[in-house]
Amino acid sequence: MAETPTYAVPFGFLGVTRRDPAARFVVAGVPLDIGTTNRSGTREGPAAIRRASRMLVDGDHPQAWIDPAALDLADCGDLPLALGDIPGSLTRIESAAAAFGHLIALGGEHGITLPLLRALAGRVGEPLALVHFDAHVDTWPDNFGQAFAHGSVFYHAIRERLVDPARMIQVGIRSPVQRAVWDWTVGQGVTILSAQDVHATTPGAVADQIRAVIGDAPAYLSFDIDALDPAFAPGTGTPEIGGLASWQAQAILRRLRGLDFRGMDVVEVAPAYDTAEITALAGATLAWEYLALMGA
Ligand SMILES: [Mn+2]
Repeated sequence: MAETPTYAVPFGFLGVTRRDPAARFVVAGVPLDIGTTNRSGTREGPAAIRRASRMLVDGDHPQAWIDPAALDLADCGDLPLALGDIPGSLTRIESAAAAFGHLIALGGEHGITLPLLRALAGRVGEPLALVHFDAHVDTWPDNFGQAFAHGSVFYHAIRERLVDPARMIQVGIRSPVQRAVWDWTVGQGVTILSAQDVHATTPGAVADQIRAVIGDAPAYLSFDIDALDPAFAPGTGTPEIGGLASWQAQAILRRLRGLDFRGMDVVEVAPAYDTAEITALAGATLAWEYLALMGA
């Protein structure tokens, strides 16, 4: 056991002090929040997730039996943004992300996923399969007239062929949504599992559905923390009741071993609305679960 108590671990994700962008897995914060449509504040997400992640460094993952912090892992700090400028920020995020191999991004709002997918799909050379946990479909053509706000990420990702909608599954969906937006999403071929669908079955059955959609394609995991119920993740900008319990998300993720994930993000952690760091801890733990999957 390490000699440093968890509360005194350095502030990098999982206490990692290495900042080498050539590491096999690179963590980076993306503190963008100017495209949020309701409460702001996810710019503070990366720091809160890093801080909460220090709880996770005092042992191995109790199923994968590896210590994710001991992987070939670096934390390269936060990516550069253009103050007050959504398109300018997306351009900077994309060019910064292109320098990394396997990126684990800490948001920030969900708008960061679009430039991350542009960078990754460009490198992979084909549209990606996508596992998307969220309360919201995020396929609105615009949000209040803004084309690149956080609710339009996957509208653009589908239209730009960054993701293959036939290999895209959304899990935990439950927000109010215009019927036309829902129909467009399903019409593109996206599989939607509502939060009620998840509650009505088992994590194993959900994981089987995810596997059936993703297959062996190169895949990306995007986890909006508002997929979790506000009881488990109050610290977020657009909470919706009826969501997943944190154990459900964990149980589903642990059953996704073997999928060909090439990167992930956890987004929409807004610490100002958090209570006792539970949302930040959930975000940190989901990224830790992902690393355990990758390293096992
Ligand atoms: Mn959401």
